[in-house]
Amino acid sequence: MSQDQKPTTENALAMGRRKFMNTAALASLTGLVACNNKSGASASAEASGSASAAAHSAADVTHLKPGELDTYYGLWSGGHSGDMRVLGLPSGREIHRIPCFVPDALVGWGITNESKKVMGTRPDGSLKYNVADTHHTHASYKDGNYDGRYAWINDKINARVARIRLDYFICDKITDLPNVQGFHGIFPDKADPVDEKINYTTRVFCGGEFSIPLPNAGIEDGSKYRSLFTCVDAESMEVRWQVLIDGNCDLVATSYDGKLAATNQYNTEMGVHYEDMMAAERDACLFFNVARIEAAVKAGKFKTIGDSKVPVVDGTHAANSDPKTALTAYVSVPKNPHGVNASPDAKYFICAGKLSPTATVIELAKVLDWFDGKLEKIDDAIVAEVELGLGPLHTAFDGRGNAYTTLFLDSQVVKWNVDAAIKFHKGDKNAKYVVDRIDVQYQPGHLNASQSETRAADGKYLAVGCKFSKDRFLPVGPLHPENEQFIDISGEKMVLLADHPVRGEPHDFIIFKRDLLRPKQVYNLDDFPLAVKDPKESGVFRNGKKVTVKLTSQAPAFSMREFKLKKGDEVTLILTNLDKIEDLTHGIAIPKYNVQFVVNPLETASVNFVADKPGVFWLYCTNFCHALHLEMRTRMIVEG
Ligand code: RUQ
Ligand code: CUA
Ligand code: CA
Repeated sequence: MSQDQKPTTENALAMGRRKFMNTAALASLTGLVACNNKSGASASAEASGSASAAAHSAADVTHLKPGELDTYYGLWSGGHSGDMRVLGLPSGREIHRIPCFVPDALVGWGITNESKKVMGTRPDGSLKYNVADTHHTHASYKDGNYDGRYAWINDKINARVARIRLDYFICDKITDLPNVQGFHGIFPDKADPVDEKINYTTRVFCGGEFSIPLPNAGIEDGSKYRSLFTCVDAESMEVRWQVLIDGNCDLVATSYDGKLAATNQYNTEMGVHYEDMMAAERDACLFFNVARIEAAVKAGKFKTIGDSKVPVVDGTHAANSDPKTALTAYVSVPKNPHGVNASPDAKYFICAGKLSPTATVIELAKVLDWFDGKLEKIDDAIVAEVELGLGPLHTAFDGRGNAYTTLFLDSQVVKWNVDAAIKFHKGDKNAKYVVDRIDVQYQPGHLNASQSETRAADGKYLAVGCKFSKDRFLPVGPLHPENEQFIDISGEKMVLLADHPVRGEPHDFIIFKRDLLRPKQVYNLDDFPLAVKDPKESGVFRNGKKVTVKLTSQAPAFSMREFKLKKGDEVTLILTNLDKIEDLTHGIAIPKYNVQFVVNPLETASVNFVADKPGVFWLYCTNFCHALHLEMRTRMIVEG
């Protein structure tokens, strides 16, 4: 579509009126979103005439022939459904959902004892939480590229981080962050700042967005609230340390050498109402010196907060004015910035302005110089601050020196050249840094390019998470899907390829080459302590009221045709699927007992229930497995 679209070059844009937005401008922000409906729709209608040529070739790329496989994986945050979604790209087909924080009826997540143990339970055995709000997802690195071990995803509501094993595509651990509310950004490190041999992820950094009293007591005076930046161990998933900061955290980025992590801050004012949070013209990008923080923890220079035993070091302004000993550095960025992203050449972090029409480029070598006492003012690490358009949020990269930033209010993606922006900032007013713009439908939040935040950024595809879909899909009542748009970025101009509806609310995602993963299709029997390894081990094992039922499945039968219980028995039912063929999953449901879960090849799962209802109950296989799937049943006879 962009071929005939007049490229609005930076220099042609009358940016004067687009100076920093003030409170009045923000007040009309919701209005802007609503009114944009019309103008956005008509703009796309105009463009659609010229889109046919591009759309034709587009269909070739995104429409895979039957049986053809996608060339990229996409890991998509599932939003309020608390899961991670797996997409194949460029087709945009959703292949899988990995339940993490919220129960999932398909697989029995939140039903089986094994999943409940990961999710966390209350003393009465019920789930600790069954709501979540996932935003950000990132995967583990080695040598600056994804290594296929893990991905992580956050729950903003309850301040939890989940780890996904990328061999089995399952969530295996969930960690609560102590003394954090509104856990937003997340990013794994890419190397160790001290040990050069560790060129892979060992830490996951988590940004606490909302400030609260520490420890949390009912204090109204917001000036007493603070936020924490948290480091979680990638292997043990234990919380290693936290940093007490001024202002708040939002998104998180990490450097390729492992030395720096950073978070953008929109509330340096530490306001409790939105107008307070946008009082200042500039906020910050806050850098963390990882090696120094860990040295301080080792030296015992920390405190703890409330019941938590996690070491908390002091990263506030007051404690970090001397660069030679500072743990943190606050780089000034305009205004309520959103998003901080690391360029694939490992040189820069880029913060988008959100309430300022700018992006700020920070050179990491200069930040390190400041920590070494070689740069006088930390703000001299800023090498560009250029205007892009209204409401810049997130930035992706193509590995050819270009950045792609979403403009929420303009409903656009702007492609800009980082080196040209730096030249422009230095005073070369002929440096044309804006390369292209494309309208998107509508109001984009996150975007990401294939392999974007790795050293192997390949500049082929860009996905854009549009927060509003309005007229792009068949109407389905008041709740619209979001529109994930897929854009070809291999050429000079961006070309819109496809719209994909997604259930709210994905926020963030990553896209990477399929050969970086080696998924397994069959479990290892020995990985399950409760495994019933032979059908002959099946049976009902009674110890007073406590009863263990051991069962195996092999298509088209369970290992016991019937079994008897007494009313009031406290039952643990263990099911091992002894079928070891790829794709041969069984399920088991118990009518009236609120039980259903699946067991994949050589998987074992268990449930607890009290046999409080006498009668005959047909336990049946819920997952189509065989021509005799309907006949695959067993009788549970509960004697009154
Ligand atoms: S940040 S609103 Cu992903 Cu744009 Cu959460
Ligand atoms: Cu086993 Cu269906
Ligand atoms: Ca602010």
